[in-house]
Amino acid sequence: MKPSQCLEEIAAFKSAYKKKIEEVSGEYLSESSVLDQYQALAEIVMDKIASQWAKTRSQYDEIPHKRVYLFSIEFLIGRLLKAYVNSLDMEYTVKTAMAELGLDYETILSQETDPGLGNGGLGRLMACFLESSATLGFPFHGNGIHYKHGLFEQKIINGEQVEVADNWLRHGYPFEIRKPNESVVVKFYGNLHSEKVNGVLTFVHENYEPILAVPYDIPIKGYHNNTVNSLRLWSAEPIEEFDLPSFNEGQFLDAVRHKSEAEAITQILYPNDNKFDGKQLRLKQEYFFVCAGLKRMITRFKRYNNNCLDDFAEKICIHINDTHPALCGPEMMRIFMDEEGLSWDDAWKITVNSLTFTNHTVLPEALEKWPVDMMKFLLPRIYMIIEEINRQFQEDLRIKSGLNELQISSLSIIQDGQVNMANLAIICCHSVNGVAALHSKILKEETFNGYYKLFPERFRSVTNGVTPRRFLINSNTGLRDLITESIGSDWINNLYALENLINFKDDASFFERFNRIKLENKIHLSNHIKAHNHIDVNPESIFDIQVKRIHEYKRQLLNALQILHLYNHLKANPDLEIVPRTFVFAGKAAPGYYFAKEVIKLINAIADLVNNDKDIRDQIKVVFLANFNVSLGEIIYPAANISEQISTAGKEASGTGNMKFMMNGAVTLGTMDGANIEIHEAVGDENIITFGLSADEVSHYQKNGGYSSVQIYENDDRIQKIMHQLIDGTFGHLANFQSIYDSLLLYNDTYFVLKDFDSYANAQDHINKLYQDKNKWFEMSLCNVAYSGLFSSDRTILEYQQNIWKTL
Ligand code: NBX
Repeated sequence: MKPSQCLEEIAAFKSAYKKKIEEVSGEYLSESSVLDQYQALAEIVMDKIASQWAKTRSQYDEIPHKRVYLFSIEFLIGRLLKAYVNSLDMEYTVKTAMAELGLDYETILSQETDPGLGNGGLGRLMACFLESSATLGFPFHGNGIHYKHGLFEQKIINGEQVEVADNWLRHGYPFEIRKPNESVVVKFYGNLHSEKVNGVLTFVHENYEPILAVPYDIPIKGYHNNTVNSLRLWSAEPIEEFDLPSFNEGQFLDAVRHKSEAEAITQILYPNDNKFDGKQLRLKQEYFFVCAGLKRMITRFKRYNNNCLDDFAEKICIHINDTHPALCGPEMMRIFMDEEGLSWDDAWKITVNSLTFTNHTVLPEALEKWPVDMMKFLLPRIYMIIEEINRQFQEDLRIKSGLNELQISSLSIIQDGQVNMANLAIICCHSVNGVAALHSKILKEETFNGYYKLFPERFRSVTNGVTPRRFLINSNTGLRDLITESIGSDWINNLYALENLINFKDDASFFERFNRIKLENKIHLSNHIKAHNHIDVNPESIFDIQVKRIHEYKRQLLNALQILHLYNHLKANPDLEIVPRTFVFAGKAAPGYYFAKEVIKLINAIADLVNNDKDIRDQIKVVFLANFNVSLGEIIYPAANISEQISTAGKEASGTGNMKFMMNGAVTLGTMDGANIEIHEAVGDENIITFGLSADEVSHYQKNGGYSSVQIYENDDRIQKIMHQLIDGTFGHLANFQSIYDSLLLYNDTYFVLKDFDSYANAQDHINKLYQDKNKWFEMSLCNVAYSGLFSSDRTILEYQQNIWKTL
């Protein structure tokens, strides 16, 4: 753009913005609040997106590509305003205009709520998939739930997690459009009766409770292109606000009961990550959005395909994200048979040929199993279809597989009075994939081995990825500009081009700028720490960071215990000099997960001890940042030197935080687990620090009844000391970590914390030495950025398109 054009654009933006402020607030700019300023900007941006949105829809209809509909119970989209501005290529115009108007752009952006419509990795991955697909110009739409309350806000009070309800819709949400005329009725409970219609046995659902599903659409804008896809979130509402007959009879409570029962369905996101808790309301949520999403999609498909469903599976792919939407299988069968009049066989063919499934965890406690009685009561017709799918599947095995009855029943969808949702998903989908190489291998060899033997062709692997637009380009502008100045801008749409950065490994001025940018990002995080935790940290220290949900298998405990040991070591050696280290933690614990909450308490207790001990001379600092969410992540990832990815091997399906850190130049300190293995492969042995048991070793111990943690304890003075400190009053007479002590010594340390301790402590020691060689560390950090191309979700989406959805 010519400078004169640029000036014109800025002037035009300023006058449109001033006008918009008046529209939204009825005030002049000078009188407006920051919230008004945010709302005005949001509206301008939405206006721009809306025209592209309509155009994208009509283009997709003109050239009918195969489309993919993604069903996920979580979408952790993060704040959108900055992402929209940048994807519209308006960053310079908006920033300059704001500065000229005397406004602070960052403060305006911070007014946006961060929608917490997901727990962690699974929900955030879906947001990355949406962004990458739009950027690749590919028709891909999400279906999920419009939770009134997203994931709770975490406060830390006296070192403990306190949950506060999230209210992301408090000021309204400018990026969604309610579409009441596309509402759908979802039916729960009731009973079935069968009748013959034209000689065909038909099931009629009676006495059900109807609930209205109302969609809200959020635009998903591609980066620097004209594609705008949709994320559709369904909200539950009563069919009628008010039950008039009850009201007229004076039954006032009954008159509104239906309303609150209906609204309860989409009231709240369940705050468990990687854990199944079989509440009926959750099952209602799962069916609710599956039914609404499918009904709408099938109606639309018929409208554009002469009312004919014949080539549905050639034109549509329905992807189910973990088993939460696995009712897609039986629900499609129900719609095709009961509403569209297809035969079982025809309906089954279309269903299996259009459905694909990704598994995200092998933790047994996360696998969904619904009690048959609950399912039958809530969803009588769906349960009946599941029984029939299962009957036919078993019949088929009897005829074709040569398996005995015991083997056949081990593959049943219904076992011990429960519906096994993973089994249902595998049987209803033509593709099943894991999210990293090791994870997919474990699925084939262990978790789903019986099915793998039956249908080897269904099993695939696609390693996760993250969008570089959110996690590098928009959140680490210093590094972004340095990269573009050094290698040109191709890398933005082809992250593999980052490999060209390797040419700068001996370039002194690049070295200097690269380090300066990291320091600036660390200062930025230090300011956040000071403002929120009132702790002074040294930006020159090593920023060693672990941010993710708090879970035993992720082993924040291992990190915490190592810090306690380091503290002991410094106390015992007062003259010892180490490279100063700032350990940063953040993450939420599920409200009912006692142990995880104890770990948060322990980290904060260690922080108090270490940060306030003069003998330590500020050589180590420990910080627990409250309320980890996407926005906080955007401040944290660019500031890291060390990325802690220390799960018990075999437990973390992939991890995606590891990729976000890597892109920003942090060096991984990790176990050979999930995608760490692929990061290791990409950067080479020199540029990652690995430690600990392998997945095979863990599995071997597990099969042989675990290992003896007591033996390790007895032979290691360091461990004896830290274990005693957990219960001897070190953290004050009220702080006693008996449950942690017991889990490690009495209950044999299920997650191998003590077993990996020595190896982890050595790795930390090694980092202390490595970091002192500034050139060496720069090279390691640069290699991590340079080889992060593989971990772009653009690559992930292309692989799904090629190998799973067959859309290329
Ligand atoms: O999915 C996560 C895995 O733990 C990560 O390793 C992986 O990188 C990520 C994306 O593939 N799984 C996850 O986040 N699961 C859940 O959030 C979850 C939530 C509710 C539930 C079960 C699992 N009932």
